[in-house]
Amino acid sequence: MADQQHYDAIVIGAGISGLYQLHRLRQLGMTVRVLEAGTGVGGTWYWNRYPGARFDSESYSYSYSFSEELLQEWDWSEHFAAQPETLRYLNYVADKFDLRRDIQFRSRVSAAHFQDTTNTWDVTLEDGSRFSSRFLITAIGPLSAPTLPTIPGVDSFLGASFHTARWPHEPVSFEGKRVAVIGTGATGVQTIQEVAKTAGTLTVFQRTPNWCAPLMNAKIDAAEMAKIRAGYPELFKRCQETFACFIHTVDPRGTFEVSDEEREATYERLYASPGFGIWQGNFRDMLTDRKANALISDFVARKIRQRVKNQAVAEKLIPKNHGFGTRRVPMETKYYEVYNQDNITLVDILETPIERITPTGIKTSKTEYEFDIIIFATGFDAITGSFDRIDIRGTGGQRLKDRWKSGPETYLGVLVEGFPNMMMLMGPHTALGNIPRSIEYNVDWVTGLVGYAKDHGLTRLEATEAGVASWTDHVKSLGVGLLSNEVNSWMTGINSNVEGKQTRIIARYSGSAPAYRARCDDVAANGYQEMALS
Ligand code: NA7
Repeated sequence: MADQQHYDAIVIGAGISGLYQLHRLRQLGMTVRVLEAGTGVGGTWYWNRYPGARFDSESYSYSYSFSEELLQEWDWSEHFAAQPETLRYLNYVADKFDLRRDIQFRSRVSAAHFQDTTNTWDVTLEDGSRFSSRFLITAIGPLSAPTLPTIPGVDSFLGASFHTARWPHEPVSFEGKRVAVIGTGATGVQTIQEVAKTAGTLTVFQRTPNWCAPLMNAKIDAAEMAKIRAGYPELFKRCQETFACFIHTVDPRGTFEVSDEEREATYERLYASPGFGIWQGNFRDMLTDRKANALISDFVARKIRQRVKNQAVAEKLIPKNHGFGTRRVPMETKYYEVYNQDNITLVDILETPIERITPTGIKTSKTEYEFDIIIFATGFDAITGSFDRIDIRGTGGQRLKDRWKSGPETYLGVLVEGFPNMMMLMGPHTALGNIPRSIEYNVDWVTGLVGYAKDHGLTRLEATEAGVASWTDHVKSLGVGLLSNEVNSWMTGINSNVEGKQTRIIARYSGSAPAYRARCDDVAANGYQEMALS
């Protein structure tokens, strides 16, 4: 069609994966268009501007590693950088590699349909503009489709209200204001501890408490940054060796292989250490052995009781329906101490459910609260949600959403049979972990595949039915025995606010990142023989 622009590849999304994918495809000499819904680059770090948003992974382990020059140029100011700094970093990357000229902002993709006759994708934006491309690469993120609670009256509130992932670009003042936060996941915890510093009153509506652990953030001065920089090769090597690409390595010992004193000392050391160590560097059986999990849960419960003065409030903050680490552990800085402030109220909405949101506030079964601001930290339609929001259709017009009705099925977490020439970055059933590390691998692998097609004059790359069946079975078998798969969370595909997302699924690859890479490397080394290429 005359009004349709054609590219070798279309990448949806200009976050960490989309930016790097653009850079890599350019090196193959391809024409690429990145279509991005926002007005700037950054993805997660563009959208999530809520107060207190910051890394829970060490800043330097989160950097791109592909450019030595970039590593030499960029200084991190904190061990766990706040969102504005990360967004500055990603803008710096976009400028340094001159990426913007191939990115089209304010461009939300509404549909992508495969054309059997030409082996191309037709891509349509919400405003009706149309594109076509040989390859379609989704860089849409596993946590990018925010969901509001399905509480009656949610649209009726007349004060200011925000979902954390749709935070305004202008500053929001809480000074003297009556603020409500709904949701106590990783986002809610970061928001609450920040808002509590200035709000007149803060009321937290908690449904499920989470096991949180101290972040132990600290500034990085010039001397320390120089040391970190000198250690980059070692650091990235280490991230390639660990289970989930974090700098923390699983303790090879079993919980019951050490004495009670040694175990307690290990827990204390991890609790006092920065970052995810207590989650990612704990005893090897913490997430598979119920008794081991009960011990660490009991340890963290004791910490909560010590830190929260009012013991009735402390009990409400201690999770009762899941063990430590079986959901994503929110990292905190004086989160529990917030509940010692006189102007903070914790409302357990399992005890007193929210009946409705009113024009002036929130009404529970017991009390009618008035607020100036309501913050929805209610999370995302995770992993498959961002795919569901685009009308993606493969061969014969089949919809991806229908294909995945009972849960995602993929080949290596990257391809789906019936959807030729579509490659997913950070899609379902791929290794997530420390995201940029996983992204760099994912992008390099996809670039290898696309480069192979280019070199061999191939126009159609497709996973086979057998390949998808065997990868899906493999991913499911890896999930057996993991306590986290017995718990409702975004990691098991649950979102109480989305129809059809009430049954737990295996949404993530839960094997080790090195095993994942070994498998993908093999496929490439064997000339992608497991795939249908033509
Ligand atoms: P999460 O972890 O999915 O947390 C969402 C929170 O919102 C959680 O506490 C939910 O309670 C709560 N929620 C959701 N819907 C409702 C309704 N209808 N009523 C009351 N409370 C509700 O999302 P986050 O944004 O915190 O974090 C997502 C990931 O982003 C995080 O793990 C990091 O990796 C980055 P529930 O637990 O469902 O009872």
